Amino acid sequence: MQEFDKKEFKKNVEEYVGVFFRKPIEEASRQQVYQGVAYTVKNMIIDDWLETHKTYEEQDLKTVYYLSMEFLVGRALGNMITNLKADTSIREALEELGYDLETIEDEEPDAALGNGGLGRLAACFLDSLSTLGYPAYGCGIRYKYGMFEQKIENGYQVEVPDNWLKNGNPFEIKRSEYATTVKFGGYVRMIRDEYGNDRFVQENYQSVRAIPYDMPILGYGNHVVNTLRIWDAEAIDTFNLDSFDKGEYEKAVEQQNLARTICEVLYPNDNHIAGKELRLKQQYFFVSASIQRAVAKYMEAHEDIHKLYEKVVFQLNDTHPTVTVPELMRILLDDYYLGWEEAWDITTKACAYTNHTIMSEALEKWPIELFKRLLPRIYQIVEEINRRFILQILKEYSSDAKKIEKMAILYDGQVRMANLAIVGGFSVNGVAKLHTEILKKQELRDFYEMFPWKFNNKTNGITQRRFLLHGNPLLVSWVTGKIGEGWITDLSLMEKLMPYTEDEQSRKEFMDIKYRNKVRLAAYIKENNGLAVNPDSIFDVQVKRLHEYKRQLLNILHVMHLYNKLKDNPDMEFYPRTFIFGAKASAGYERAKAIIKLINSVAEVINNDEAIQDKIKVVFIENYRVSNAEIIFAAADVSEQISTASKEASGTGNMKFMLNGALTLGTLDGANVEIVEEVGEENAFLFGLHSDEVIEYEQQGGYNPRELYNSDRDIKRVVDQLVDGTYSREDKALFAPLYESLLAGKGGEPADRYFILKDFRAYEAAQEKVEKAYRNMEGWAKAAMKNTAKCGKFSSDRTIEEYVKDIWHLSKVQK
Ligand code: NBG
Repeated sequence: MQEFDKKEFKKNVEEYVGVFFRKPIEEASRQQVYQGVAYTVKNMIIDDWLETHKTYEEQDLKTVYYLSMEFLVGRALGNMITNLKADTSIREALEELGYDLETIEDEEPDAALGNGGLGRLAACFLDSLSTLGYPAYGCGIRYKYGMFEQKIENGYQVEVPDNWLKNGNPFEIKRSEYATTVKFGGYVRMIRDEYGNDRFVQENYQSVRAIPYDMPILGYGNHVVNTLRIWDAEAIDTFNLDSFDKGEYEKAVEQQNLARTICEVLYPNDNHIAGKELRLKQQYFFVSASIQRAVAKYMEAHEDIHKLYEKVVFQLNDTHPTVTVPELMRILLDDYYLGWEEAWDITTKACAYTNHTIMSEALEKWPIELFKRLLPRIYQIVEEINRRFILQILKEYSSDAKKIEKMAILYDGQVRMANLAIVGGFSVNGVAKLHTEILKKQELRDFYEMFPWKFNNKTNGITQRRFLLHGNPLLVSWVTGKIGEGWITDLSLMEKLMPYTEDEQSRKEFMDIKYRNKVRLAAYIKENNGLAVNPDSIFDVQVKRLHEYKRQLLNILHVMHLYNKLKDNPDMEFYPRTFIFGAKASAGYERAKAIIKLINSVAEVINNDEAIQDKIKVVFIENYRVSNAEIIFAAADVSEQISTASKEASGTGNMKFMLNGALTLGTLDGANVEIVEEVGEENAFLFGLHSDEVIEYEQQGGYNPRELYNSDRDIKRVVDQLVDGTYSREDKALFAPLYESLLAGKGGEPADRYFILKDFRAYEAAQEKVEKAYRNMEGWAKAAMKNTAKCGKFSSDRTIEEYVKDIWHLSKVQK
């Protein structure tokens, strides 16, 4: 990258606009100017991108392939400008052209190729890998439609397709030269080759062409550019005379359809598996293409396939890419003619698996029938892996029949992907200390007993470059003014802010910034919801995917309770509160959608009740996504992290709030535990059942929500308000499913499965502490600053360094 030349930059933007749109810049639309800027910025990094890859090759560095169905990158332009350290100069250049940078950034659609935390984590990891200078590829799918856009109509969620590519994607480069073929279906035939060896060939299959699109992932100020490689499918041209002659018209059409559907859309499920055939196709499609290409690339520069694992490591982001294990085996066996033991040795040294949940509905299992029909050769290999593994189990635990039932890969007509991922790799990690302990002691206990050395913890992290540097400019200049800019690449330096917590002036400055960020969010809310909220009120925020275990229902029931109290006792002491929600529910998740409707209905009633004098406001932010998240985190006072203990593997929103100086109100779940360890219990608000208590109830029973309901008048009152028309005059049955989920359960599912009523009073008490604490502004300011100061551990840079040291064993590029 050369020195930034403003004149040159402006000229380039004008030229792009001219070439693409045949217009002088004065006549171009904002979107057209955005495109011009985006191409210009891409141009600024192209040389570094090439150079980085050349250097990797020269230094023959080991590469991690981070395989993930999801990369929730959000917008790229602002992030690239930040990482180029060209913020100020590009801002000035644009101003001279008559635009401000934010307006231009707003023209970019979010690349929403992910659902929630799991996808965003993958994006943060890529940012850290580049910034730290480690060779890495993100491998995923170029969904034509990403996470749906959420509209709220009459309080209901409506899903609108996210056509993010409609204006093209300036940052991607199509790499047709790396296209590969991926095969589905057909059957496997054994043939004897000329040397008398048995070989397996797949016949009568359908195939698609996998075409990679590369997106640059820029490190911060270091000229390192890694690649996010997302695959698109194209039909193989079968409409040639040959196939018509053979009467294969139908097959040709089928192949075209397969290619069209495979990358069409991201499944909008978070912590839940749809189990659809197309999903398995997506998984195999991107895995096969990525692994084939990775092996080919390795062989371009090395002779010995046996040493593949010295230069290549595959990290499986949850079980979704688990077919990596049998696919790599297939390549080694069928294409490189290795024997089983050799192939297995390489594979198990090259694959590592991250577990992201203990929720049973998210545990991937495929019906054998489907798996075998779609991936006949892969299935054969899985069968053999399973057969050998069972022999191993028998050898170690001959007398214990239960072990096979629990650990087999193929069991009860199903392929159990987690078991395959554990057996087929050298590392299994959870994403927070508590989560990893639960895996070892509960969910994966048998595997932990058999392979204790594989298990390790990697507490999640987030990139401060997006969630502070880009998202919160006011706080950035304050922090940098106090401690310099080292924190941008070493978040532990935030600790240096600690002395300022004792300084009154600094506390005032800090809270003033929070206030101005609240004003910014209030303006966003005014514009998007048409609702005025008071920046002097406590901004109490819960933004994350909607899921029963995350307990947005607990939050809104408590709001209903507060409102009851205020109505009963209008003169009670009450500090004004703005309860802010943002959440997408997956399209088929009825209860989650009912909770969204409930939040909006409660908002409607409370926000319009003049009697309570604006003491409570309830806001549902439509279409919560990476780009508006940055604004929301910056403005939060209270961070709601109230999942049922044991259910949230880590959480990463909790870290983004902390970084921006919000106090956690939460259960001892996931990474909350470690956040509180860092910041101190006195600077957070903890409540509720502990994970071992929850697990005990789940296993032994003994919790009866109806008893609680009958014995606690306030609880009974809010629960009844779900069905007495208070919030659904038009249709009293509207929230009956929520009422029943709390008191009756359904189809074998226990009532109040997520212990909402059980934790209600504890939550209320914690909320009272919040109010009390907020009244002491000095104390609050101190605590908020401490949250920012103590967030160092939660940088994804730290997480990546741990993956590198314990799992990947990469070396930094030498420049
Ligand atoms: C999610 C967990 C979160 C965690 C992210 C990233 C899945 C399957 N898991 O708690 O629910 O923070 O993964 O690790 O989406």
